[in-house]
Formats: sequence, C-alpha cells, structure tokens
Amino acid sequence: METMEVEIEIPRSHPRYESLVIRERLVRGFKEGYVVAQGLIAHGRGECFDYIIGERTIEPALKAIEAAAAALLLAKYPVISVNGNVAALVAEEVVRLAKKVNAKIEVNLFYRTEERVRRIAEVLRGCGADEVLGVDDAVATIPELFSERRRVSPRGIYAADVVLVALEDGDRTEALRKMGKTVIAIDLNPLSRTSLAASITIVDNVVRALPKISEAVDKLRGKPRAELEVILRNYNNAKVLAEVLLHIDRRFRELAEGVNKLVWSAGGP
Ligand code: PTJ
Repeated sequence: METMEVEIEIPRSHPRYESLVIRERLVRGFKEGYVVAQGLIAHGRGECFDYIIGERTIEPALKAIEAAAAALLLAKYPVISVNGNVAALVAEEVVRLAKKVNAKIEVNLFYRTEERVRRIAEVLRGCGADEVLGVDDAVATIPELFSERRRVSPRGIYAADVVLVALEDGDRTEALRKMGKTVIAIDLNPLSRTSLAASITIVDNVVRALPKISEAVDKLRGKPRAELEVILRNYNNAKVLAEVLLHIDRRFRELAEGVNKLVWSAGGP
C-alpha cells in the first residue's frame, strides 16, 4: 500500500488523501514552531471554501492567474510575501516562482516573533532561496497599519510595485493598495476583505494556484509588453469575484438537484 510518511499513515487510496496530506504539512509546521495555531484555524476556513468551489481551479481563478502572471512579468520590483501557512504548504513553489519572475521573497507575519521569522527563512533557504528579506531588516513601516504586519523590509515589500500575498489580512491589503501597489491575493474566500481589496484575487487553494501562476508565466514570457498590458487593462477583479459567486451558486443548485443520488451512494437516508 502506497502511503505518505506523516504523523499517521494515510493510504493513497483514501478519498480525502490530498486534503489530509495538506493538513499534515501544516501540523508539522505547527510542531516545528513556524505555523501558528491560528493558522490551523484559518486553514479550516479555507478548506470549507475549497469544498464549496469543488476543490479545483475554476475558470474565474484561471483569469486571475493569467492577470497575475502578466502583472509579475511587467513588474519593476515584484515581491512575494510569505507567512507560516505559505511556508508549510508551498515554500518550494514560492522559490521557483520568485526565480522565474526575478521577485524578492520576504517573510511577513501577522503573529510575528523573531523565532518564527528565522525558522520560515530557514525553510525557504532549504528550498533554494538565495535571499530572504524581512528577517533582520524589517525596519520600514507600512503607514496606517498597526499589526505586526506593518514591519517590512525597505528593500522588499516597502519598495515593491507588485506584491503577491496569500492567506493575508484585509488591513494590510488595503494599506498596500493605498501605497499605490498592485496586490495579487490568493484567498479561497471570495468575500474576505483581502479578496475585495486586492487588485487581482485568485480564489483558489494556494497549493494549486502557485504552480499555475508559474505555468502562466512560462506561457506569457516573451510576449510583447503591450500584449501583457492589454491582459491587465481588460482584467476586472470585481467581475471575476462575481463569477466566483455565480460558480458557487450554480454548484449548489446542481448539488441540490443531485442530492438524492449522493445520499443513496453514501448508504441511503
Ligand atoms: O503566519 P502568520 O503569523 O502571518 O499568520 C497567518 C494567518 C493565516 C493565521 C493569518 O494571516 C490569518 O489570521 O489569516 P486570516 O485572516 O484567517 O485569513 C486567511 C484567509 O486565507 C481566509 O480567507 C481563508 O479562507 C484563506 N485560506 C485558508 N487556507 C487557504 C486559504 N486560501 C488559499 N489557500 C489555502 N490553503
């Protein structure tokens, strides 16, 4: 029997295998001290939305992913912001994408402790990051922001024109927008303040979204700047969020129509 080596053995044949493996990665990060307990709760909220959208990258997310890739390729100074959950789930993909678009990587935490910052930087370096900002140099301040997230690197998020964030809080997204930055957010909740405030919101699981942004970058690389600018000009975040909500509406209707069959396939009422 093929299994993933984790705290408990999860057989590959388990119908919720992928989801359980993701949980285990977060639990491991928690035990190693760089994922906070609140991060486990945040993940639960995300799982719920993922279940609702159907645990796949939906069409509106693909539109946002294409726009995100165009924005990263057009950026003068792109930065990818990393927190505990992101480090536990997609550290390798962050490093891969950063190399592709020549972005800086910065650790930025809501529940900031120097120990967590150091550990997350180690995880990123272990995945091949040459430089991790936000460790000893988080000396600049995002104006009008009072959480620990206000502390940023002057060579990183502070100077960036495009910032990619995932599992972010709304306050910082709003503050970064006020500073004139393009914010690309990855958030499974289409109604979170981050999703509403971002320039480009990818409503998808970060584990699916990041590799897909890398793929989109590969596809768009080499296109004339004017073509990338057209992609961005034609992108409308409010419309994309509305499409996500309509997707959820359609999915619920289809599920409601087929619920009898689902109940019987689960053993009957
Ligand atoms: O590591 P720290 O100290 O920076 O803290 C990180 C957390 C996640 C605890 C902090 O940023 C937080 O409290 O976030 P929120 O406000 O709970 O927001 C997290 C958002 O991410 C929610 O809208 C979730 O639905 C969403 N989310 C959770 N898991 C995923 C996700 N979105 C994409 N992929 C996921 N795997």
